[in-house]
Amino acid sequence: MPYSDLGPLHSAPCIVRHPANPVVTPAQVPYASSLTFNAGITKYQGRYVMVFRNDVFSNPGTDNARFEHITLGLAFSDDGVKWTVQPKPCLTHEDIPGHRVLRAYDPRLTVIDGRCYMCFALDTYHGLRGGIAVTDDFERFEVLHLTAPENRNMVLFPEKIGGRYMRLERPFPMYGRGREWWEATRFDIWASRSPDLRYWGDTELVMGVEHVPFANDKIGPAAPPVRTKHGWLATFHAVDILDSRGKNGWEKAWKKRYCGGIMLLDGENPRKVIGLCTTPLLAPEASYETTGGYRNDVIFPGGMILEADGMVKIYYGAADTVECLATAHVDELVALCKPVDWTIA
Ligand code: BMA
Repeated sequence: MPYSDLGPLHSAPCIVRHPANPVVTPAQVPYASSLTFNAGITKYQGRYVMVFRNDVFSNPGTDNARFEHITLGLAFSDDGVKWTVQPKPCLTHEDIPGHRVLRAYDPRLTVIDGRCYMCFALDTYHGLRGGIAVTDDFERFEVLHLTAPENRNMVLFPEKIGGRYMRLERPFPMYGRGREWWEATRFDIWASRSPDLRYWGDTELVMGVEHVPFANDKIGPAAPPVRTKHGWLATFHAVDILDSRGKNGWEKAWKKRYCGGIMLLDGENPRKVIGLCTTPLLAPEASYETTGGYRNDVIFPGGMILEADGMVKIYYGAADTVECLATAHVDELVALCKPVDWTIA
């Protein structure tokens, strides 16, 4: 039996979903929009900034839904809760150089030395790539780097560590991960380093899917990590598949569940996991996470902001349909991350 049934999963008790959820929906978007989700969020020049994934379908919400295109939308907020979506998208795949680029999506924002960097996923006719761009105004983006296929879910650390920039990422080793068909999508979290954000190397495994009890398929980085006095707090997503799940949302079939997880990485060597919460940080439980969406039972964190009072805002895409916010105190999040009894050699 390739996929074990992990049963019901629950969110950590310290997590509080914001009463204003969902905080961004397609109804707030002044241009074509069917789904607003998987956003990157940061604080930049005195306000909160969100770049969100904006999927457009014809006949959304019906059995005749047909995917049209994706743009990346831009929104600003003074409090991180009430968002104003700007009149036009800030980026589309047509802004990205490269051969037969199809879609840019799942943005992640990190401010480093006063400039805002955006990681994104890029579907191309020749495979999935991760990208890094930089902007100072959310109008012009300079693309600094595109990975070789297959890679995705890249997130940058907000400072140099040991003199190098650093990112977490999730390559897709389709032919190397296992011998059985169901092992082909067992993907893990890796880290790379760079002297200049353009050239990346020193790639090492950080955590394998086998280390996460609430995943039976794959894991990947989520929001860019946040420094605490105990180490780097880092979220990730964890996927379990259950063959008996059928249609679960308005997509034709959806057998996966995505939870948000949390771990603590060593402050000086973030390639080392020093703490892990072995149960979900966020499991799909609220109605906007479990019902009526495009793909129900998906939690996909993409932004984490540590406020001066110790409260952490965690933003996540829910059901691949809307963008949501949950909060917890940083000390409670750190306390969830228990020492691990494994090491990556
Ligand atoms: C992944 C990505 C995400 C999405 C997730 C769940 O493969 O496409 O953008 O949220 O699946 O559908």
